[in-house]
Amino acid sequence: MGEEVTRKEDKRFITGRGNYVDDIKKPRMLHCEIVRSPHAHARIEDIDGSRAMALDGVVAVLTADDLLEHDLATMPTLMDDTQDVLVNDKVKFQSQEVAAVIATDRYVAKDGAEKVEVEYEVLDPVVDAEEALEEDAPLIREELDDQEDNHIFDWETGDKEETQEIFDAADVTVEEEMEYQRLHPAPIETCGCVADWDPGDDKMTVHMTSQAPHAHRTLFSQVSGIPEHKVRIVSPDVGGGFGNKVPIYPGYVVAAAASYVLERPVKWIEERSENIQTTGFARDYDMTGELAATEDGEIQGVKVDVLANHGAYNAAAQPSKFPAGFFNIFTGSYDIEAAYGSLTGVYTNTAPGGVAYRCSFRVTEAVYLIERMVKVLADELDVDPAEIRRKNFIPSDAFPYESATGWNYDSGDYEKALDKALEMADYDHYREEQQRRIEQDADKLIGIGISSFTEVVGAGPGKQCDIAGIEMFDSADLRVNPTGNAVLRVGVQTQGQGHETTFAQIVAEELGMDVDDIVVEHGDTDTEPYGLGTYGSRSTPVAGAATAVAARKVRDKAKSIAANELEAAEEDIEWDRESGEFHVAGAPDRSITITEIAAGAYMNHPGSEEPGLEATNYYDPPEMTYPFGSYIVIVEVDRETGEVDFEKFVAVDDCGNRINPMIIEGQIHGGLAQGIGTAMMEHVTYDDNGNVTGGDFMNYLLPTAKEIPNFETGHTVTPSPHHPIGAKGVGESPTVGSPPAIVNAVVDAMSHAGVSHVEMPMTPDVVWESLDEAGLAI
Ligand code: PCD
Repeated sequence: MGEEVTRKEDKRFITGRGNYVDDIKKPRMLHCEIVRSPHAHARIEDIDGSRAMALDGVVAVLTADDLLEHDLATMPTLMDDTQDVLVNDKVKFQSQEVAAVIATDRYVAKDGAEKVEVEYEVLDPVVDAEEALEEDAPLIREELDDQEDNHIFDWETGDKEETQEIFDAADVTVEEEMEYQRLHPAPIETCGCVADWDPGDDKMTVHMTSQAPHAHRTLFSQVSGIPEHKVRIVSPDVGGGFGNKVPIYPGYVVAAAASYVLERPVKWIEERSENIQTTGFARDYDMTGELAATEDGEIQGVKVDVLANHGAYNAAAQPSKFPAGFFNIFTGSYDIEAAYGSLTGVYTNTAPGGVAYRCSFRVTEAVYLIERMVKVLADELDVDPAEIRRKNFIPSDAFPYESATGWNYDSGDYEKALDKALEMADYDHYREEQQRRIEQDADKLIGIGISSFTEVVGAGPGKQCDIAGIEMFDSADLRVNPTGNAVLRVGVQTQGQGHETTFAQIVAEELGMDVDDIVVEHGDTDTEPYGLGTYGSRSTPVAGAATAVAARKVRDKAKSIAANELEAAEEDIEWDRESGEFHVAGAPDRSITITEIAAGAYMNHPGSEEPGLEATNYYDPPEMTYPFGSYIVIVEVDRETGEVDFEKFVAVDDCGNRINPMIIEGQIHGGLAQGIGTAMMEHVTYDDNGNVTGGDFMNYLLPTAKEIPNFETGHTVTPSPHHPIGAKGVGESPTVGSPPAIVNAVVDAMSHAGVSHVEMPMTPDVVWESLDEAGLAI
């Protein structure tokens, strides 16, 4: 624990020996290419595949009719909606899957897809959530019996009346409307699979880009009717997930169906624009936030109202038992008496989604809202945004803390993290510099933004969190071999996070082994214990806990073997964490290592015990973990061009006990870069006809090394009291915490002139418009 162990997996990655889905080649393998609709809303009149079939190498053209024969024309989404695998009647978003061409070669498949002729009756689309709710909006889901409009659901949380009373009596209230624009996770590797039906064993093997192989096996079995033990999902090396690889997509199902029908392996690999235009998007929340406070800045109540664009199908990645991760954290790091939130979901003619892009279930949106609102309040009251935070933090001695919406924060010390960040950022100096620039009417303004966020990660507990009904526990299975090394199998699936290193570190710590003597396996449902996968920064909080518990079970058994080997009573055997050895109480020289014990377990086991040395644990966490941090961003805003430059970027994180500080540092850097992309550049845009105008890397801008400043990172350590090794998750903190800090900074540069909000992405033209409206532009 705490060692900067070099990533064990990197040897294979940096020597070109990674094994990704597209590296898999099987004998007789065919390739699948999907024909997609150019229209966002259209009825299919006719599909003619004959010109495609005439191409040399095209083996099949599949449409919904072919899938209907096998009962595979639709699939359930994670929110229990029903999505067309291939469009049966009506297209509901641009680039939706209409037909599939299967060919002996990928290029032939692509040529074939271009030759499939589809006749459409084009319908009026609606892409805007608010317009979709208007009475004369086109009805998108007319196939659903009770659906008379585009409204999907209303959710609420908190005490509406109590909150309203507090607002009515408050000295000050503030309100701000803000949009969290539609984003798309952009893993380097797009989605894809190789499906291989074996008619000899009646078994379907799918190598696929999956963040949750076991859950996907269960869903595959349910959709296809193939019994679960005859479905094998293998997630090989995954080139980034970011929530994009949590749902099941039509492409996987089409490839599997094609393999079943043709009895040959079928590969499907997405292109970049297909990935951005059709797979799970993130955010797309229109939010209104309100705070009620006393004159001296004590926050008493918070209200939020959200309009959520869920696209053409309700396919958000979210536990079904509680409505939205948004609700469990919109009170933020603050001790607020009353809170009320409401959220309305809407269908539109846009791609389905609402995935947890580096965010456990809409936490990013909630954190953005509360951290922005605190800045709005600070400006209204003309108090320092650091001071108003300090005044309202949940005090460190109030944990475990139950929030106004009923969630239990495990531990925190918010003031400590903020103080550290203020010092690192040289806060007072920049406040003076900011003032100086204003007084001198300088061309470049200084803005200082703070975000003191609380995250909530590590779903379960199973009683609250599930994926398609399956409780979100996780698992570890540890087997120590006779020669003293070990294999750890886990139910989570790394996508680059470094689990092969950090999970080995947990075992090494708990058993006194060498990290190199532990191999971590994941991603194969035939061999790994059932787990719910990696997203929501849950691997460390849940599977990491399972690993520690499994290792401790092995340690317990090791004691009886040690007793046998050392000819002592089992009660007298002690384990020493420092040396990693077992010894007889009071006689430290009578000691034995885990390697010697392993030999004993197989070659000289005590009659009272089973031979072997292994243990399994399925861990259902008692609560989630609540990592937190304080980020301070200092920007320079150019009054002439609206350009924003980062002067300083300070990130102080607390994820409890730290397994591998180097890996954590990498996680923070990556997440901050994504936060900058969010705040400054990224946006999946649509025109009124439903065309995706931000659906490729020419138009969906990702930050590159040029846009990323130098990050100054720091940390505090507040262990989780309920986690076996005191660790919390960390993977998502930087993406969740940084966008409000960045927006707060840009707003702060202009707040002396009355600017209270700037919408993301804050491209130069957007910022310049605010400058202009405030009379600051030159
Ligand atoms: N750690 C340590 N310590 C502590 C914590 C943690 O060391 N305390 C580490 C671990 O172990 C790992 C990492 O760090 O290795 C992380 O972790 P976590 O937090 O637990 O998390 P996970 O579960 O593992 O993961 C997940 C995340 C997410 S969620 C996301 S998005 C992203 C992140 O992760 N993704 C990614 N990061 C990353 N990275 C990479 N490279 N890639 C990727 O893809 Mo979602 O929900 O899915 O949206």
